[in-house]
Amino acid sequence: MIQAHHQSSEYDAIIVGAGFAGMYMLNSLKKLGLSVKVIEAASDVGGTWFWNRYPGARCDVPSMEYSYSFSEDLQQEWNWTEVMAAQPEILEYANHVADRLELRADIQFNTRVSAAKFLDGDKRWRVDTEAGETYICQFCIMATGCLSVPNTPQIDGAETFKGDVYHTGEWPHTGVDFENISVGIIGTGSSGIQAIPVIAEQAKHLTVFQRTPNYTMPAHNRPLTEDFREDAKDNYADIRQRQRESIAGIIGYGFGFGGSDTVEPTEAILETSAEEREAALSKEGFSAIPRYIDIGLDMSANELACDMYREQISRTVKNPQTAEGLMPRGYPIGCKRPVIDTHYYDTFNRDNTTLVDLRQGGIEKITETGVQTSQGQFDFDALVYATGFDAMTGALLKMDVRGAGGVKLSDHWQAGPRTYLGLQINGFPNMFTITGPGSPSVLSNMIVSIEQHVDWISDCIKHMAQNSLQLIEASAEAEENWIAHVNEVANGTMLTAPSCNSWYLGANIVGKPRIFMPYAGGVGTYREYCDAVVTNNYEGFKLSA
Ligand code: NA7
Repeated sequence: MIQAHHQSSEYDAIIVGAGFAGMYMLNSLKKLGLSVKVIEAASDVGGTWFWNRYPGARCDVPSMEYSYSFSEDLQQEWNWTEVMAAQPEILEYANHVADRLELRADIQFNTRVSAAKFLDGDKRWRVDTEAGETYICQFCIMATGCLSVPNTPQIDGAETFKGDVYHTGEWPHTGVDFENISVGIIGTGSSGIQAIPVIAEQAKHLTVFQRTPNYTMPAHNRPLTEDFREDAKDNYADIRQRQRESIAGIIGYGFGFGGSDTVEPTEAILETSAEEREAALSKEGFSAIPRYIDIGLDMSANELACDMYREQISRTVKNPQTAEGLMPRGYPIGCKRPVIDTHYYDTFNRDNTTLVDLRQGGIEKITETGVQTSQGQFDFDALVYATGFDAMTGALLKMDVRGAGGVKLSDHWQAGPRTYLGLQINGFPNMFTITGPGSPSVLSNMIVSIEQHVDWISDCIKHMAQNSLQLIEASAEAEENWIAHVNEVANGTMLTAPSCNSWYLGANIVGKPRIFMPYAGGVGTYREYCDAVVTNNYEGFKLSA
């Protein structure tokens, strides 16, 4: 065990954030015997699942796999009720973990970190909170989440709107009753696509403002049976191992590809005839599309899949003009974050739901009563922004983070995020970023990636203590090489197609550098890199006494 250092506001480690990353990091470092404090802006644990309480909020990774694997007791005792869990159940799980592992005593809630600065002389970090407290620590661990800074676009006149305004990523904890109210919603990413069917059922009328139609697949969500749960629990050792070795940290145990009952993709769409594609579509609808293995690899294969997709929209949505308005065009399937839905397209067959396809004329301004577009004015009582997040770098850059020599993180990242393995940044010794840019993070099951990073960081800190080492820092060369590799892996894929404007590329935030931020090489391969770095005596890191 490591000798803990803890004098009033001095800790071995400060962790920023008490979502799934911060909670597990806390548990791991406590087990090592370190003095640790977690600082969390929210009033309780859960991160993403604490804030995103909008109607329909749900995880799109099977619940048996979207859960911690580090504790056999935890994974055996918790009973998920659905294939893909809804937000309240995931938040309940986070609370259960916090109770079970007695984490809350070391978490300071309702506190936002404003700055983190490396003190060159002391070789310690100084962490400041908005409330004016200061903490000193050896290790500063950012568990600040990849999608934790909501993006509200600057639209002229926004402040003049007289009704209630909500953002999906900051939903009121008391819930919102939309009954007898007309609602306008801006945005059709995962959050909008999950919320729209549920709000449409509650509200008097729903107007959907869509800038870019998305490709979304049916979730096929359903309750889990006791038999299934027991079977998965019996096989957890194998399931977890396969998750860790997989591309996205998801194996779809028992459900097949994409959570549907279809099997792993094996067929090449380029080798199918029009009749075969028609037969697949008639039998399986949208779910026929993920069966093709080449649509992520070849643009002409992708275009065939897009044609099938649009055809299925025209079969699902009754009004031909609305169907046309919902059809994605001009960018490939697989360039943006995959979305899965429950009755999304059916919602546009309801009398109380109107689509405003902003490709036919964009938003000019927000008025006292609604949204004015070049197609006309649309009035409603309440406005919902489902406009996403300043992803991956937003939370880190919102704080004043300064490394050795007072170098600002915002300067180091001026042309886009630069890290070594998404774990560390050159010039920022002893600071770690859990699921930081340059790691698989948002391209994977976040919990698998979180556990891998937390285990790596804990082992590193243990290694340092055992060898009387005080500092670890990624070298400039290792960072340079890693970023080149991250780009090389993503280039030429659908993810970086010139027609793609995704938040992976920072394209949703005005002025953000267009850089592909996560690592697209898969969690299995990435883990091998990280393990090899350790085996090679922390290759690419400078360790010093
Ligand atoms: P996303 O996926 O970033 O979606 C945001 C949506 O908001 C998207 O449809 C945007 O259109 C739209 N948007 C953003 N700004 C505007 C303006 N100014 N006018 C009109 N429409 C706008 O965020 P989500 O919250 O849905 O999902 C984020 C992730 O959370 C998700 O991928 C999962 O990983 C969980 P655009 O496509 O940019 O044209």
